[in-house]
Amino acid sequence: MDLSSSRSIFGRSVGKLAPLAISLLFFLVLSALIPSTEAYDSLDPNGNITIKWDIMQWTPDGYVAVVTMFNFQQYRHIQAPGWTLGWTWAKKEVIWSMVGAQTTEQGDCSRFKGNTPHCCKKDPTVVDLLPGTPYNQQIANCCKGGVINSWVQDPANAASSFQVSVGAAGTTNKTVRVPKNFTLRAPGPGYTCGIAKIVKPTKFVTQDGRRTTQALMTWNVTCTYSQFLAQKTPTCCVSLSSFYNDTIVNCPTCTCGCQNNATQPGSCVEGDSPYLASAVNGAGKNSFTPLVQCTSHMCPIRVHWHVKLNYKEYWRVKIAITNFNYRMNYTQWNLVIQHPNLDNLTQLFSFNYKSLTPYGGINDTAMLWGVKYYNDLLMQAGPYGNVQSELLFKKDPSTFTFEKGWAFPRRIYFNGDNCVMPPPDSYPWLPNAASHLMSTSVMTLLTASAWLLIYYV
Ligand SMILES: *[C@@H]1O[C@H](CO)[C@@H](O)[C@H](O)[C@H]1NC(C)=O
Ligand SMILES: *[C@@H]1O[C@H](CO)[C@@H](O)[C@H](O)[C@H]1NC(C)=O
Ligand SMILES: *[C@@H]1O[C@H](CO)[C@@H](O)[C@H](O)[C@H]1NC(C)=O
Ligand SMILES: *[C@@H]1O[C@H](CO)[C@@H](O)[C@H](O)[C@H]1NC(C)=O
Ligand SMILES: *[C@@H]1O[C@H](CO)[C@@H](O)[C@H](O)[C@H]1NC(C)=O
Ligand SMILES: *[C@@H]1O[C@H](CO)[C@@H](O)[C@H](O)[C@H]1NC(C)=O
Ligand SMILES: *[C@@H]1O[C@H](CO)[C@@H](O)[C@H](O)[C@H]1NC(C)=O
Ligand SMILES: *[C@@H]1O[C@H](CO)[C@@H](O)[C@H](O)[C@H]1NC(C)=O
Ligand SMILES: CC(=O)N[C@H]1CO[C@H](CO)[C@@H](O)[C@@H]1O
Repeated sequence: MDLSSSRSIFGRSVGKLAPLAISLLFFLVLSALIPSTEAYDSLDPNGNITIKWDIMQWTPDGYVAVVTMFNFQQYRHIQAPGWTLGWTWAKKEVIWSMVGAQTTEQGDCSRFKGNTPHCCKKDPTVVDLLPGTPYNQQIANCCKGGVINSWVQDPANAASSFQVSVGAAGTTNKTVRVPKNFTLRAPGPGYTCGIAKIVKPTKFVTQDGRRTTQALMTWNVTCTYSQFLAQKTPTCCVSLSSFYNDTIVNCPTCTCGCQNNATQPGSCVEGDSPYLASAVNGAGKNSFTPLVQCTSHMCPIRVHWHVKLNYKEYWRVKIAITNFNYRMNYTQWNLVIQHPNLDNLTQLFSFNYKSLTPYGGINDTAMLWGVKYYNDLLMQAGPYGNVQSELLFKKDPSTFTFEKGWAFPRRIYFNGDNCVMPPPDSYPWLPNAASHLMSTSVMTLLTASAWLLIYYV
């Protein structure tokens, strides 16, 4: 691009829209700061994973405990390949056996004669068992390959448990020592765990509901997620279009990486390449590293927001999520959207919906996810690699406008990860006054052509 033309665009936008530019700049600076400065998620300030150890039984040289991880995060779930939990023993404890999980390494058990423990490491690393584990090796809430759903989406599957028999440990609540230095990877980095605290013993209600039993001793550990710690490159971007302007604002170029055949051949594959199948099944097949379709943004996930129709009292948005990753079926995907009109969402088609109120009262944030067995699976890249929905909003006359990009979302998360928005000064503009005179049929035509373009771009 030559300098003079870029200057003239800049000059025009500042001249016409100085207040807008300033507010958008403020917004841009703010949103650029958010991911790096906050240690917690402002849309889910109390979100955490709590790990609870319930000692169920003392043994001659230790205890048997049931360890349960509760995912108290509204929308961040743990997907395949699942969680990895680690800790450091306070003394010389060993793990005699486990049910519903296993350690990744046995370690050096040479000091034991006869019975050998399951794990003798000072800092064991535990993973879940896979689905299909024989029943006699299972306990409730185990064996899901480390997958844990989010609290809002599927509370019945928001926990994961295993049982551990610990030896060479204390055998009373006075002599037992709580493990230290808990670490949780889910599956990558991002979680920080606090210290284990002894809490009131958990009470369990028997199946008939007529009696409670209680743990002999309980401790809790709380782990919180920080996008900053996860240090991920973006994995998701947002593109925009509207009925009132035929510009389609694509995801920013190189949002998640750049096509670079020279330094990184095979960083992406063309959708129509004859080598697609061999690339998908080639090296890295089981690594969970994305293999993306070649696009200008190179993101595994794109969310498209199209302002589709304008009625007298309502307006309508179409959302499409496209998967460009050939190596990932996103099970139980979710989307978090922030837009001021979400407090008057009238109807939502073919997705589930829950309003999130991170700041108590202002429900401008909502979580969207797929309908079970219908579109809760976002398939790998290809003809089925997308899901879509439409949202119908009621206009609040005091705030509603199509001007200044108001109709576009303020923030979007896919599976808890921030989706990169295009720069606000590139948003499709409302043409001056012309739109009011535009007939419905022209609008529909524009809408249709915008969608055609989306699919063939
Ligand atoms: C963890 O989340 C639960 C459920 O939202 C909440 O009750 C608890 O206070 C949280 N714990 C911490 C340490 O934030
Ligand atoms: C330990 O057990 C005794 C009774 O056996 C109980 O009184 C005490 O509160 C327990 N202490 C802790 C920390 O659980
Ligand atoms: C805690 O765990 C981390 C990672 O496993 C390790 O780097 C660190 O040294 C451990 N700290 C202590 C005090 O054991
Ligand atoms: C410990 O964790 C359990 C499970 O999340 C929770 O019910 C209990 O309230 C927690 N206890 C404390 C003191 O945080
Ligand atoms: C990268 O390589 C692929 C396949 O080898 C090719 O289709 C694509 O056009 C190349 N991209 C660039 C930017 O050279
Ligand atoms: C995604 O699911 C489809 C259908 O269940 C399956 O054929 C495909 O292999 C899966 N892809 C991946 C990457 O797991
Ligand atoms: C937003 O909150 C208000 C009051 O708290 C409630 O009446 C309204 O139904 C909520 N809107 C949505 C879309 O959940
Ligand atoms: C559509 O929006 C773009 C900004 O993205 C603007 O440059 C263009 O002038 C707008 N089109 C019309 C017809 O106003
Ligand atoms: C037009 C309309 O119904 N506006 C409502 C949108 O929601 C807010 C908060 O719930 C109400 O105050 C408005 O009256």
